[in-house]
Amino acid sequence: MIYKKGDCGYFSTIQGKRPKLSSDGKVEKTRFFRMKESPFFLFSGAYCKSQGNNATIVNAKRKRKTMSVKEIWRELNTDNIESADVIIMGVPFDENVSCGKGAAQAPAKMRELSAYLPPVTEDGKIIKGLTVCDFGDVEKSLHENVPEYFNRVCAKARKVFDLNKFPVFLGGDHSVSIPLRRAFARHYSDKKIGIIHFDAHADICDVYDDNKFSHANVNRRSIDDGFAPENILAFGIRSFEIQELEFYAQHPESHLITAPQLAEKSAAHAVAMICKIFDASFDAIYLSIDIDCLDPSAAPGTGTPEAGGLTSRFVLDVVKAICARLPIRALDLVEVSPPHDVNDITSWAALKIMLEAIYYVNQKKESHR
Ligand SMILES: [Mn+2]
Repeated sequence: MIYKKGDCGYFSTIQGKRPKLSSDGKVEKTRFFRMKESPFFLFSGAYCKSQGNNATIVNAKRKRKTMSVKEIWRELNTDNIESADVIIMGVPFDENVSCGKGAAQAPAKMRELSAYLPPVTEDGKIIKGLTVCDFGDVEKSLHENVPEYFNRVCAKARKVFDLNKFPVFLGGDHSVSIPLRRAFARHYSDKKIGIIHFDAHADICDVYDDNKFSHANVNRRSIDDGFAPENILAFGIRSFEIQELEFYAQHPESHLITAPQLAEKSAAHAVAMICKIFDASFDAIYLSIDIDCLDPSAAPGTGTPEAGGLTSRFVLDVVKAICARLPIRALDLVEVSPPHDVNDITSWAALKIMLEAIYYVNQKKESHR
């Protein structure tokens, strides 16, 4: 088939093989079919990174997805896993939400937008010498149940941790944090570990909707998986189930900083509160950012929006400071739901938080070299 200029077409490939179609639709080695006028192409069976007219399949198992012909992660992107500073892994799963689905679409949306994200911090610092390698997604197969899938996510995450890079996990609903943090706890089993959990919700229910692995059980399952309650901080919280209040009453050692407590506080004050909990005795901290920590006005694209949230300015300032000061060893960004979003505000917010976080984590690494 010959594609005309501006056409949007589908074409399938054999898994793992490079597409071999030239811009006029003829088969040609190492050239890649590009739409001349549309910034997107639809591709059946493969998720691709493109560079010029060449393309590399990132994840051949992906079903029909849209993406930009621009490079994902732009100047930060590398295929060289050895030299990469950051590993990105998508966990496109949203079966464990209580109401609004859609978070499974977030990794694809964030990759798509990343092609427009310059490698410059919000303070105008050019991000040099920092590279990102995209591992693609761990997708749930139709034949797997949730525990089986989570075991696979955990196994894959352990491989990522073994690379000793900074992992960024893109959810998915917050339940994907359960296997990711389990992998973290196992990787750092001989170290003092903690969790900083940005969220509107405490996520510390034991059972929710007859489910022990829902997105409301994340912190409770992390305790089962080896994190001590006194080493978990829930930050920005403004919504509780009654059982969660009971948990906090029984576990006064567990840390909770609510959104109302932060309302009149500066970011510097919040950072001081966090650093008092996570002192120099900690070896490795898992940073988990549920985008609904932000006020719905700043992050409308999420399944369970909660009024009275944090501003994006405040969250960025706190994240930057803790990434610069604390031993943050992994980051997840969850609950971005593109179908609920307005003008991709929420995906953009998550990308901005991610970019600042990886910059400040890497700066710290550089200064230790
Ligand atoms: Mn959450």
